[in-house]
Amino acid sequence: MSNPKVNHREDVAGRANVQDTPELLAYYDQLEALDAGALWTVANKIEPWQPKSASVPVLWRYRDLREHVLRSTQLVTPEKAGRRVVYLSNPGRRDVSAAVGWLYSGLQVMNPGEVASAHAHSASALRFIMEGKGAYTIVDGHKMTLGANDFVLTPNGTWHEHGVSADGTPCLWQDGLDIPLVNALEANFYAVHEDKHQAVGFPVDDATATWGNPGLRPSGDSWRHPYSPLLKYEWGPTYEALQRYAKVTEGSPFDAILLNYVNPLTGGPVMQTIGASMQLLRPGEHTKAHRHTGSVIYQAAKGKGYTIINGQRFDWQERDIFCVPSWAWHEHGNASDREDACLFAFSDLPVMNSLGLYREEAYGETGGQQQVIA
Ligand code: 1HN
Repeated sequence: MSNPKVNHREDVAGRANVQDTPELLAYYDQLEALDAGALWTVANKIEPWQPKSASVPVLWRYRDLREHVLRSTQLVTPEKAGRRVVYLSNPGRRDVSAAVGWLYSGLQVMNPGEVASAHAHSASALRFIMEGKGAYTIVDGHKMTLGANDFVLTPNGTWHEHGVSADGTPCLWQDGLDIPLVNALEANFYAVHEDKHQAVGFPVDDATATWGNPGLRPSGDSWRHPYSPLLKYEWGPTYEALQRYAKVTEGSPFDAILLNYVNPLTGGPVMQTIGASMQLLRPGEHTKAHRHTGSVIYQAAKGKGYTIINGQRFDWQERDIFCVPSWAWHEHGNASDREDACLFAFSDLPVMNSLGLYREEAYGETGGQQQVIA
């Protein structure tokens, strides 16, 4: 916490620059006793020239975390823990349990035959499957089977529960939620399902069969929710789409070949507060640096590479997770000259866009690459 008594002065026309005097200090004390304050003592701090993220760039290596996540299965049951998760804690955001900015993320594990009870909350969530067979998620009665690199939505207000079938293997996945944001907005509700579990009310994987047909939409559909009806996005068609698109485009200098996961009804983000994408870096590709508002959490879904964030290089391999804070310079590289590399990402960009807060800037005149700080 910064000291409230510090006077944040700047010697720039138009900015607050009032020197403390004994008289003013006494005046500030009098205001404070009335739960008030002089704006010029804090104006420069609360109106930074540009976003100042409290988050720091972090790389969470899967090879370091995986055994600890698996060990949690010997320490707590899903019944006792609610959700058995090791969460990712950004050193700059420990007070709000965020992985970066206003986003939460964690690694959840379930063994074959385990189920986690059904609940609902105002936070929106997604999960990205890292390993294992037999995982499923049920969202408002729609059961979805899940494999590695599939991603599934559990939007704001939906009843959701997870499990792994008895003939499956231990499953690990990454959760992503907007909990810190919803808590900051003081709008979070939570409810446990009265039966602890919900009935499956539709044929298994019906959302994919109904809404997952490219360019085709069911006649007379009646989806009335503000989130995507296609609750699951499978890896197979996603990777195929990236490869197909890569054949006909140069891609973006900053993002290479990037496809956003969208709500097929609107073409917009999958949920109101969280967006997601999958990006392909061609063999040897190294993008130019840019920065934008909005926080992003990446998981390496395929291959090996590196990301330079504000001059700091992070080398990642498959299943590693890293974050890029808002307004931080970043560029991505594929470390292989033969294999492609894919990055799954989720972000609060829908919030930035819908509130008119999105801004983007190229590094250098047209987008250069950063000097790496040793
Ligand atoms: C939650 O509902 C899940 O549904 C995972 O698996 C992590 C962290 C905080 C609050 C709710 C889940 C969560 C969560």
